Amino acid sequence: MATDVERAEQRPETLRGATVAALIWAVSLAAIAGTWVAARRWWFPELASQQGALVDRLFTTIFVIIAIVFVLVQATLGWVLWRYASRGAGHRAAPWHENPRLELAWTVIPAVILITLTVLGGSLWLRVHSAAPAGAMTVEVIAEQFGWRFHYPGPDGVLGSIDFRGDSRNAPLGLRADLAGAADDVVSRELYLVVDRPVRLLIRSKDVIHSFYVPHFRIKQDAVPGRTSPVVFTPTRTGTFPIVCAELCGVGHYVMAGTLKVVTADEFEAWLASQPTIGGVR
Ligand SMILES: [Cu+2]
Repeated sequence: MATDVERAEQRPETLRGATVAALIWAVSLAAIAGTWVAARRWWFPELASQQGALVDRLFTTIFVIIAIVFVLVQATLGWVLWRYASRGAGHRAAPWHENPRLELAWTVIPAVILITLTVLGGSLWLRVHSAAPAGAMTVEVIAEQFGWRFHYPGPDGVLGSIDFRGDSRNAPLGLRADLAGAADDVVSRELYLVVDRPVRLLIRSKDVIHSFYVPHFRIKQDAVPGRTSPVVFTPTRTGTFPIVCAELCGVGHYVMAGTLKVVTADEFEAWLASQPTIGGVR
């Protein structure tokens, strides 16, 4: 039996446990409420691509799983502190180990969640990086410090080659009329796409690693020097959307923005026809 003195000594421990538990629950509730308020104001911009819906669904799935785990962990942590800060004077903690059922549970449940998310994420990644559907247009995206250039095939439908070694004032980004298929190509500082028409972007970089990011489309792909990274998607509504660089690429990274215009097929043809070609030919 605990004496009065012992009971008086354990009271501060119990109080401290309850205070910390209440603090953990209060901070967790504030975090949830803060996220709720922030999400209503600063969530993703309005969706403008077909594939983006799948990205949003996967994001929401992951977010909900994380939220459930967060609430369970914080609630349990607080409850343990509340309940076991003190179990009476003279009560010693009894260490134990090897609880196969518990260990199996905390191994198998996260493993199942992670494998499921990997499969869902992997299949979505394959979809965005797979071969383009029939009728898709192809545009080459060239990143350089600090801007974007968009390279369209001309009437011959062939995207001309680029030779970065030949980069000069007269042939920026190595786009030269004498390279195969290049003379009738168009290079623009704005990306024009056709609404509801699938597009395959071939993303390249002239210098360092950049990242082509269109928040409204949920498309983000690194532009890596020496390789071409394709992404496939379909714009679903007309409008003007910002393009940003999502990879710190130098002092001018913050100004590395571009514009994406989604227009109708007729408007696109008219725009392309109005652009000068590399070799000055049509
Ligand atoms: Cu950049």
